[in-house]
Amino acid sequence: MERNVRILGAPTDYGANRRGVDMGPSAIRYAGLAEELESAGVSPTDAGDLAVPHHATRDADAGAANAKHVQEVEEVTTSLADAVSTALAEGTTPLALGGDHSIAIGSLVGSARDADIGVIWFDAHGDFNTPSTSPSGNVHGMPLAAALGVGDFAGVEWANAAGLKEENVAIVGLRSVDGVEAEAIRDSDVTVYTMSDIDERGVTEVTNDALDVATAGTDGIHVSLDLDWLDPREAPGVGTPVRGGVTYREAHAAMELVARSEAMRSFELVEVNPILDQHNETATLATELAASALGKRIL
Ligand code: B3U
Ligand code: MN
Ligand code: MN
Repeated sequence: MERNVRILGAPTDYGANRRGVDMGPSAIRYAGLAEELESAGVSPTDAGDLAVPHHATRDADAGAANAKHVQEVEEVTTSLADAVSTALAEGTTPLALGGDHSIAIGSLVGSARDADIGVIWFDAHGDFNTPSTSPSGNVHGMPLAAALGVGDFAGVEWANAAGLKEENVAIVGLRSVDGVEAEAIRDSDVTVYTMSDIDERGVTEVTNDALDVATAGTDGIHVSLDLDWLDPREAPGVGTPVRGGVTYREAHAAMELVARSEAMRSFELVEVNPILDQHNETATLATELAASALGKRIL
């Protein structure tokens, strides 16, 4: 059966330290997302952008308890959660375009509303900080912890609203983690594949293992693709680049395995920052990887 994909723009940078990721959805669309998806044999419909609160000025420290702009993040993630669950209820696959990675809280809450889901988190970072462990206070370093109900987010309700099981969450490509965050990940039941695992075992074996973790006993998986998962040489347009990421070919190989599993029920592309990009290269890469994850074949 042909897959219908619903594109949901979430143009927000309230969770990030560098301005500009709010332009990610436009950049990804201009890079030819719809055409790329058609070439993968799926039918895309663009639902436009979610409303994001706008302030004339921004107080860098606004937000409770070391979670900057947590109210704005909550507003965006709440509407994204509704849009994601509606897309699924209407038989389409939601594809959220960030925006910074805080939007994942909305994708996860929405995707898990009527199903038991697993998660694969392709990222250089663990995104497992909480307001009490975060060195930056930026919520894009916290969405996985938030969605798993780890930490106190100043009473914000989405904490643990997703009902995810740590046993069904896999982080792939980790290479930058803060001290206390590392302890929290180690103490959790989340499975982590670092870049050294990829070096040793290869990206295909690691991705297949991550798929096993995320699909075990679940109804489907959410795939969260932070473009900083790739090496900055391939993906320069991201806010927090970290050397030593996966290559173009490794990234496609992993996405092709995601497609082959047929387990993906929701998807997101985050952290594309057009201000830091070169000729929209990172946005273009995002469209190509989306096509691979949705089944584009060479022959
Ligand atoms: N771990 C750091 C840096 C970071 C996490 N995610 C991104 N950057 N994109 C933090 O601020 O939590
Ligand atoms: Mn991230
Ligand atoms: Mn990251």
